[in-house]
Amino acid sequence: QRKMSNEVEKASKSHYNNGSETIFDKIIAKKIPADIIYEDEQCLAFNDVAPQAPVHFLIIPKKRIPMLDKCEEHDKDILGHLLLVAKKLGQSKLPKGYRLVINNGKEGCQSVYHLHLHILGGRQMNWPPG
Ligand code: IU
Repeated sequence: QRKMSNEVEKASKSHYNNGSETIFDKIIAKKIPADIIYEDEQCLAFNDVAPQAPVHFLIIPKKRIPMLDKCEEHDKDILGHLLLVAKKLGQSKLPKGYRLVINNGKEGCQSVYHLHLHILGGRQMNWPPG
C-alpha cells in the first residue's frame, strides 16, 4: 500500500469540531508566532510552516469560519475579500502566476478547521493536483 503523505495523514486524523478554537485563532491573537506577511481588519496572511512550493502562504479570516462548507450568504463579503487579498499578494509576489487552493473536509485534505486559502507559486504548478 502506498504511503500516505504527511498532510493526508494529518487530514485523516482531523475533523470538524463544532467550530471550536484552532491553532489559527492563536496565530490571529498573536499568542503563538507566525511569519505574517499581510494583515488588515478582516484577515491575516502568513507563510506556511511546511511549504509545498518555493512560495506558499495562507490567507485566513480573523472571524472563526471552520471550513468552506460552513459558509453562508452572510459570509460573502469576507469570502470576496479573501480572494481580493489573494490577488493583491499573488500579483505582487508571484507575477508569473500562482495557484489558489481551499481544502474542504477529510477527502479534501483539510487538517486545520479554520478556513484558509493556500497560495502557491514560484515554480511551474502541475495539473491535475494530487
Ligand atoms: P489544510 O488545507 O488544512 O491541509 O492546510 C493546513 C496548512 O496549515 C498546512 O499547509 C500546514 O502546513 C499549515 N500550518 C501552518 O502553517 N502552521 C501551523 O501551525 C499549522 C499548520 I498546525
